[in-house]
Amino acid sequence: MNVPVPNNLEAFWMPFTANRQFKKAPRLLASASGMYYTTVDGRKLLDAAAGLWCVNAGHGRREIVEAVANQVGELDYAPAFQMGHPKAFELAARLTSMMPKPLDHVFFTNSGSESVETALKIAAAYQRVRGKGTKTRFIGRERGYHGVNFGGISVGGIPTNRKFFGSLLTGVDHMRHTHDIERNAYSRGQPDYGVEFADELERIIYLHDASNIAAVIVEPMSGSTGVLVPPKGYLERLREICTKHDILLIFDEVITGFGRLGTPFAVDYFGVVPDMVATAKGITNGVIPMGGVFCSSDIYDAFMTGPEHAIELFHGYTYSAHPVACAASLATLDIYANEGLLTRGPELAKYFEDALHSLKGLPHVIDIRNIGLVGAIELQPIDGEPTKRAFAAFLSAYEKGVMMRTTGDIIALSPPLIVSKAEIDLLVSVIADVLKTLP
Ligand code: PXG
Repeated sequence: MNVPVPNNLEAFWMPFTANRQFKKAPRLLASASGMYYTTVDGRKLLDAAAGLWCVNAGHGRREIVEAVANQVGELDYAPAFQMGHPKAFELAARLTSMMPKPLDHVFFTNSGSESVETALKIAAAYQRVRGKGTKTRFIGRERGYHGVNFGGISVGGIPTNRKFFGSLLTGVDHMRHTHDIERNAYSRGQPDYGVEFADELERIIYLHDASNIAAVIVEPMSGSTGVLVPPKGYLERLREICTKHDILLIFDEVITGFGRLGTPFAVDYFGVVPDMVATAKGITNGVIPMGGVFCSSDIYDAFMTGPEHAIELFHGYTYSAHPVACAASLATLDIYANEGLLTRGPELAKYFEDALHSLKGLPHVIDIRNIGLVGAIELQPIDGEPTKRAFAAFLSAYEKGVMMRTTGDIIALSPPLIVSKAEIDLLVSVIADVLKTLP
């Protein structure tokens, strides 16, 4: 294949990238199929990150390609304000049928960040429409990642994502994160210690008073900040506390949704049902941008009052329920269902876990953790130079034919859910080589 190589890398201001370093030694992807990318110089790369945690059914899926191509030809765009198209309703019905009750409604967005903003806005508006307008505050958590818009960085807990951007949203507080390497290093699945971190929510509620708090938002498993698996009993306790104080609980399942934990959603894995679930990424296999916020019928019904001709929620995007995204998502859900990709936990998670934990004892490794088809290897940072060691591991893996993600000094692994045992072995052996040769 003859792929043109851009000769000017300057114009594109790359997101979350060391631009100057990248542009000196670019890593450019030309094509993708199944578990592999191919670079512009023709090298194959095993995709150990599902793109950015989104290509759950693997790359180049013909059914999605065809659905998208047909949709562009048939109905390229349709407004979603005061108009509709059949696939939007079909998709909403399909998606909500995958969720436990009472999560019966879905609001469409175009990204995880927009799903988070949408969930926060619906939470605030819900409290107001049911006559509890003083409930405006949001509680997030340290090390939470909820996208990059103002609401998301405000409830999020990543210092570098917050400190450059002014005063953020007011009325936000944070619980502590659940990472506790001293007590929980090398846990397999959910760690034993830390359920009591949930009790901090009680203290925060006491401080602000429940009458002022709209919602609590957490990732059931924090992905971006290094695969922080919730301690046993922790999410259950958050649910109890929120219910007790009449506070909405929002799960950000942008990463955990669509099979990442070996179950369709984290809601299924943990058996804890929040009031809203924010999703994106795997909803279309990453092919077309899309997100969706699942809401309980209580929330939806609270808005369905007043005169019937009146708009109930003043929120939405030009591309909400975009026909091409809906078509991509329907084709994606078919693949997930036909190939059983959202429930590969019982078959693969244990194998993945054993393979990852075989890296214990290699140089620099201070923790290994896993849940479903996601795993992390935490490295001892180089003294005074945080993130440098993991970034060196990333570059070395790239040279050895694996594309993975690193965050801080943590290697995060989240292969497409079509991964085979042989590919897990390959991945782990490359990482072992990388670790043995790191500075
Ligand atoms: N919530 C969560 C939990 C996420 O992981 C978002 C919201 C925002 O989604 P959008 O579609 O607006 O990017 C995310 C995104 C990484 C990485 O390598 C993670 C994300 C995005 C890019 C890189 O950890 N998560």
